[in-house]
Amino acid sequence: MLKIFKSVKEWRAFRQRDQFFGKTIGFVPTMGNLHLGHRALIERSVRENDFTVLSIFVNPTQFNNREDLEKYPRTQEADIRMVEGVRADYILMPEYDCLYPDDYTYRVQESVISKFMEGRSRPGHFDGMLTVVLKLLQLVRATRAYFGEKDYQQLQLVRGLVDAFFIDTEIVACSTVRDENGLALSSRNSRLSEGDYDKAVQFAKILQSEKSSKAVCERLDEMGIEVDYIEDGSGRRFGAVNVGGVRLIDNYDLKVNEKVERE
Ligand code: PAJ
Repeated sequence: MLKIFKSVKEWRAFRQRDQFFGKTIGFVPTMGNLHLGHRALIERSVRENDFTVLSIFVNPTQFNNREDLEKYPRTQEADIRMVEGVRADYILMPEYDCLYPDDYTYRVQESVISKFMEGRSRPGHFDGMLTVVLKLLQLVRATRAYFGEKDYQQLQLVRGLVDAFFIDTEIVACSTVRDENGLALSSRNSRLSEGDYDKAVQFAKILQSEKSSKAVCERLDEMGIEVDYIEDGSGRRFGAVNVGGVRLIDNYDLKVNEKVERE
């Protein structure tokens, strides 16, 4: 039976129980509004561990834009039903004060990877993300934690975080889940109008199809899609655009295209 914890204190007491001794725990941190991308992470955790813990917390410290935070979709009941359906065991749903007893006077900062791409466009975003992930990893003390490649820079930063602070949780990367038109699933997609949805699909297609990042920029520009950045690095191509006021990010492995071209 799924058990929900709103109190950090209660969860910490529960986590001490003998039932966890010698067992594996999988952890999937989320901000809710769960879709099939999140579900793939949860299902993998359920398959690979004795227990699965999920967190649902819309973390205000990682939003650099107040409107984005206010508009972030909150769908608690549907989320709980989905988690029950995939047989996860526990959900942590703390309030801000519970998770931030210090009111964010203590925070984690990374000074290299976090300065590019998302970090450059969203000042303070990665400080808030790393801080909340550190808090959650300390609370759950999981064997494995599951993160999506959709947010690749986040994944790299979390890997660096566990190495830097000697956290005994293995970070597992999960591939990006896309819809039938190739658009990476995201909680923000629900805010796209029909016309903007088509543009978002074009963004995903063009990002993968053009040879150079410059050509991607030009094609998107021609389509009237506002580009934030298109960059190649670590064998991947990364892109961020603004479609009808909705910020979309995506990335893919450049080697996959090379392989297709050779065949
Ligand atoms: P959120 O956007 O809810 O995403 C939770 C996890 O789901 C992240 O690891 C994200 O990369 C993964 N995810 C989202 N869309 C995906 C998709 N289409 N395919 C595969 N995985 C996908 O990322 C966050 O929340 C927050 O920053 C968080 C880590 C919870 C810290 O607040």
